[in-house]
Amino acid sequence: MADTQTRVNKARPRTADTGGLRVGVIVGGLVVALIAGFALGKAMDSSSASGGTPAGATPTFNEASPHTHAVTGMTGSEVGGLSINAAGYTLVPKQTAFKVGVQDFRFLVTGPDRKPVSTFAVVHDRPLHFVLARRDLSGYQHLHPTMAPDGTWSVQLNLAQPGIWRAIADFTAIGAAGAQTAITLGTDLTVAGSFQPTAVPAVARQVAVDGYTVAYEGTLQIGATAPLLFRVYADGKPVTVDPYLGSYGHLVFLRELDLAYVHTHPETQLQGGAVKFWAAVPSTGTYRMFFDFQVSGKVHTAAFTLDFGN
Ligand SMILES: [Cu+2]
Repeated sequence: MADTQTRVNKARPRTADTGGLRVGVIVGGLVVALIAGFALGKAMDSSSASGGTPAGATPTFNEASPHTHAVTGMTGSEVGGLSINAAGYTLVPKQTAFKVGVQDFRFLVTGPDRKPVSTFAVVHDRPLHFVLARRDLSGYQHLHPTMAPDGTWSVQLNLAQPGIWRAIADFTAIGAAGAQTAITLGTDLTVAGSFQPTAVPAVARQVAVDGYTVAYEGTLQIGATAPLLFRVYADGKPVTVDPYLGSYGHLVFLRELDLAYVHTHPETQLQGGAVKFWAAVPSTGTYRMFFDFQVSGKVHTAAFTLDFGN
């Protein structure tokens, strides 16, 4: 597994997404999902570390490629967010020590030339997606920092509890030749104070959030994509979710112990009122799965615990 993890963690360059590609992929979405799922299964099963895209696998089936997932309505099981550096890009926090409370966090992304990057591809309506969670998986936030012209990003973080928090920046860099590379970088932030770890909630298929009940169907598997259907209810009646940042929902998995990050997007159409993802988990272990959805202009996050043993 170590070889596979090392190999799949590499962000691979991919070609710029075009409108033509988008249309083509949507038309062939299910076929692509099936082919790519098969290719991923083969890649995950393989014990040889080739260091490149396996023959027959599509480079768009890369967990570091959230834009691609949105287009195809599927996901891989590759993880990101474990390193401050990938593919020549480095996350440079301006400050990592904080007190409890809401505070401004500033950071840069530097490129292969070591200079701050100030041009990013817009993916899901934003040039950069930012996820924050304490290392015990409590306090999850999905935020969208703003960038100054010099490339300095700033975002207000609600660091409500002492402890070590994980900050994950998910973006798509534009290389010199216009090639786009999806990258997810992470850093720890410390919040001073007496740390009281919180146990993750029990495994559940249905949770309550902000007056809604959110339930999912489907059985996740390790290393092979499977369909997951999310439904939202209010007072026992189904609620239709609105598109949010270019899709009907966003699904983030964080793995307990290392906070490995997987970000997936659903199919472009609701399926019988449900938000349908193709998702996989990368390994055994315990995960928190965060489903962002929007109803009546407000974004909510339903969080589920998943247990895949050891
Ligand atoms: Cu986002």
